[in-house]
Amino acid sequence: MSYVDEVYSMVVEKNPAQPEFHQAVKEVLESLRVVIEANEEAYRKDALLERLVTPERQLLFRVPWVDDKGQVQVNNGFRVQFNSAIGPYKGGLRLHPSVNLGIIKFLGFEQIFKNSLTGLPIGGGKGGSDFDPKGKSDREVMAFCQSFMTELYKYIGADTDVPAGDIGTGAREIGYMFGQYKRIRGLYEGVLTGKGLSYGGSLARTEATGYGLLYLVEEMLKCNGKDIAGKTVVISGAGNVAIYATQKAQQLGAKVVTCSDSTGWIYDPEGIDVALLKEVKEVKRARLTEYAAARKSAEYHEGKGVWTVKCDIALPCATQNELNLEDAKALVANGCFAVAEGANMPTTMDATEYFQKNGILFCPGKASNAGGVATSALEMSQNSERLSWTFEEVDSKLKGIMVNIFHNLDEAAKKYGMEGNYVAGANIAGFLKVAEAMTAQGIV
Ligand code: NDP
Ligand code: 2IT
Repeated sequence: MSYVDEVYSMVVEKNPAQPEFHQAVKEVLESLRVVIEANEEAYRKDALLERLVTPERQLLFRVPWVDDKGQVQVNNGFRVQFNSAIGPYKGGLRLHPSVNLGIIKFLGFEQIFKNSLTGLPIGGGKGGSDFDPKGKSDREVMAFCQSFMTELYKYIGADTDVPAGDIGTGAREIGYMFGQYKRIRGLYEGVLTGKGLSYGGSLARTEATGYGLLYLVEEMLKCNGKDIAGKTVVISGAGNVAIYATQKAQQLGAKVVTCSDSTGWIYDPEGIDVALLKEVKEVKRARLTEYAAARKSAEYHEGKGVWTVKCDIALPCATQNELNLEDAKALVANGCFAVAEGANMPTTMDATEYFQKNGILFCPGKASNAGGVATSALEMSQNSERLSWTFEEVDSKLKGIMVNIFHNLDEAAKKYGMEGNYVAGANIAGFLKVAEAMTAQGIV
């Protein structure tokens, strides 16, 4: 059996009941096959792949807190410190009832390659909890965040591990966690990113993932002789990534006609009203029915359906495996020619293959959503030098990073004989830097 196949079998056997982790590892290892096989004996002797797929440290802990009725609630807390070869662990905290160890491991594994692609010195990590912030009062969210940090603080720090936001973790949650860390440690340091602007946050971090996604799409289209202006775009999700992806797509002259949440979706043929969407989601924390109620041109549909809408470009920005083979067939049949992932692993493996076989320009999340973590790394730099940069300065650095990422993965794909396969290009380019650093640092 080849080394790649051996390691994949080992991952499945040693990590039972973690299908998302298996999926993320399989996609990366398949892309790396050509690189590994060219140097198989050296990699095998150093057990480089076994070390790559095994987290350096996995923390699992109890998070007890008291709800508004005086009832004690208990959640599971996680932090997976996956790989620190190129920098301190860096990655978000997901708060969603679906969170389990396998989900956090898939996200942490993806983060290693994503962070490497940014060109900045950040290793891979991820964490979170099965706590559901939806429908909780601010006091309940604070109680949870303080309890979570009361355990997590022992393992993180500005130079060791720097968490940030992800699904369910936004500015409110980061604020409560930062306050508790500072109180327990007596240390005012950049231990979290995505902070508020009044206490060390970076301008443009809120917008960064969505804006970065569009900067990458713009460059991918340009290099393939196409232009985003005048195109119809379909976006899923209605959270941080989806909102700012919609805003930047509109600024670039495209028309975004959909958004969605976990209960339903909006079709708005006049184009999504971003100010209204922000009001509904960021301020009121309400459902999309409120968007439809306030806007004449909008249709609200229950359940899932954005991928059935005719478009030129599709940007999945909600969650993993939200775009399956059937959805991919509908998009291709309707004339969609480009797909770029704002979420982490939103496209199933068979759907990705279908896009690639049908000549769709397809960019994987670890490249196209890297603008969020890249700007987090810029927040770390500003915290270290105790200065704040202007919005324009951060935004122009973000744009430069996204353009650079696209060229790196494009070139890696060409170099290994897979021109246009941006999945392989991203995995290979991300891997090579991490592998070199791991090899240089010896068996650790
Ligand atoms: P938010 O919590 O702000 O928004 C998530 C959106 O996706 C909401 O509209 C939510 O709907 C929807 N959603 C979440 N889970 C599901 C589900 N199981 N089924 C259907 N819809 C769902 O999160 P973000 O926008 O920050 O994150 C979105 C994606 O982008 C995630 O995959 C995340 O890992 C990834 N990402 C985020 C980055 C960031 O900087 N925030 C950076 C890079 C990637 P509802 O409110 O109804 O739950
Ligand atoms: O998936 C991701 O890259 C994030 N949720 C952002 C991580 C970060 O550290 O900003």
